[in-house]
Amino acid sequence: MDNTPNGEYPGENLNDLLARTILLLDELGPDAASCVENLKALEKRLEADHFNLAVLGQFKRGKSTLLNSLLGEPILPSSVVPLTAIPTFVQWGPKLKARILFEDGLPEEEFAADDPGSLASFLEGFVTEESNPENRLGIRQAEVYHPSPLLRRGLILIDTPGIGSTFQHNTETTLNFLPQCDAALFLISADPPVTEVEIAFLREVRAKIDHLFFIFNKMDYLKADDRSKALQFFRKVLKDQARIPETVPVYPMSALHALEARMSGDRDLLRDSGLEEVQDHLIDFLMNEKAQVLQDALARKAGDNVTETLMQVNLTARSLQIPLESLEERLELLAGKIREAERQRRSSGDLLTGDRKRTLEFLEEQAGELRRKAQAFFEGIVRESTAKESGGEHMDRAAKDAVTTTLPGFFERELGDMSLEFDRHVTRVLRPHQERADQLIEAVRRGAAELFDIPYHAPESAGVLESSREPYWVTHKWGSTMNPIPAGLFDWVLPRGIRRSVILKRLLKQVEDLVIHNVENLRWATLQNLDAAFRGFISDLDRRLEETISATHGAIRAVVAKKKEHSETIAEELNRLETWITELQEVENGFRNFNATRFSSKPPG
Ligand SMILES: Nc1nc2c(ncn2[C@@H]2O[C@H](COP(=O)(O)OP(=O)(O)O)[C@@H](O)[C@H]2O)c(=O)[nH]1
Ligand SMILES: [Mg+2]
Repeated sequence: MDNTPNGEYPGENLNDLLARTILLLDELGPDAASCVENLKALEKRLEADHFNLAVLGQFKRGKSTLLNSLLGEPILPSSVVPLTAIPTFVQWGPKLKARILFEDGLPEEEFAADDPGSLASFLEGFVTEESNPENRLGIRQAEVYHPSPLLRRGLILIDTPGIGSTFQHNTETTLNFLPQCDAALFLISADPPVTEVEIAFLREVRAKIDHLFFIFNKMDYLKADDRSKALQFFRKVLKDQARIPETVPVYPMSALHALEARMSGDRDLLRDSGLEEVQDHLIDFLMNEKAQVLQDALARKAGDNVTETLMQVNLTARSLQIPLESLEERLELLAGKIREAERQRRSSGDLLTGDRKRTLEFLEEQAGELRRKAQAFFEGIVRESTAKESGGEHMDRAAKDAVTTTLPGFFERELGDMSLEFDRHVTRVLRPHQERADQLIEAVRRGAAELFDIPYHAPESAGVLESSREPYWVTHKWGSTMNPIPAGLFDWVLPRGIRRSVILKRLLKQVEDLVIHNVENLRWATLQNLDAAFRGFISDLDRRLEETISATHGAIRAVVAKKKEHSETIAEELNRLETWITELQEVENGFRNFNATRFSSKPPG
């Protein structure tokens, strides 16, 4: 190995460094087994990294055409047929392939295509409004696998249902879907001019996504002189009406020309289309930035793991040098520190139980509030929609229609707000526990280092890495069907006014049932997430504490046993350990000095 003196391998990427460390630790045997496991998990996390980029905009702005231009061929259906009702996830695959996933666990459909044309027609059969009106086929999402080098590094492009459509519900769902995306491209064009619906949507999107960029599409419609005027005007609209700061990039483009250029290989047309700017400055930069942040975090985690193993090896080596009697004394002192840590672990468990209980109470409060809010809202809807009806079937139908169309959107939005609120709440509640847990583990390690007089530095990072989440689409089926009981014979003998109020009362009772049912669904889903968060936290803490105890107390106890049995091999063993220590220090330095920006093709900023 041609390592430089400070242990840095110029050009060694995180993948290689991880693989090398795992090989090294594997040789170390069972003592390093948990460290190897942790490093393998980090390796997987690095591999699975992807970047979700949602493409948003009103229908016919050119979303699908833009995606096709990025892929270099017409894969996604684009036509005058309005509205893709199903989100399509475009990701890397060695061969062209499409998959259709259904709701309700129906088996998926797969199609391996020989050419883009046949894939496009396959997709057309599922994702367009014409072939799948109101999503009668019950499709959850479509996936396209494409060998484009652009997707090679984990970029996932998401073609979303257009907004401002006949399905208001789609707009609401898009808003809930956004926080799980890393960035979004918002398409707009001069033809027709920006609409009120788009601006309203944009205002909401702004609040949900950090990295938002604009594409001013269909530039080919405008004469060269008019382009900068149109852009300036659009910027002003963005600023005045959606408070989008001027630093947010707007890329002028012609998706249609870009696609044509990529298919014909016309370089001039490609340059004029604006595609390259979007690709370079936006996708490359965003992806690199995200990948770098992740790699740096993973390198820190890996470094902490190696530090822990190094400490264990150091402790073992030191213990071998110390006379048995003194060793047993120190071991007893360390056991005292561990007992103290375990006592603290129990009392923090109690505190956590208390916090969990209070969080559940908070959830109940929120659910109660939502129930009242929903009740009032839908009561209003029923009263309003039936105001002009005097009774009978018309009245039932009017109320039923009004509730059915507004209910999914209402709860979709509430679900989004509630999960966001709870994520924040749980993070806030768990943070002090996290800090206490770190201190507790820290105390055991530091105690061992001091007692055995070995070098020690505290890990740099604490806390768990956020796992990589896939955006999910429509996971909830909201109960929104009312089944009004037909007016009974008794109703007809009642005077008109009374009849009306009897029906209204019945409708309101049904609405109440619907509200209770849906709020309960939402409460239940939140409760599950909450429990998973708390349980995950506790098991993580216990695992870390156990690992620390075995790396310290366990390692020294093993030496004591060894000394009692066969003291003749000790010098040999010590020699072997010294070699390990040197090698481990070297990879530890590799992780500590790792800096992802060195490997990126473009500097950030
Ligand atoms: N002139 C012109 N037409 C475009 C451009 N991009 C898309 N279109 C056309 O606009 C229509 C809608 O495009 P499509 O990609 O299906 O829009 P989507 O509904 O947002 O996915 C299609 O007829 C496209 O050919 C463009 O840059 N210039
Ligand atoms: Mg489309």
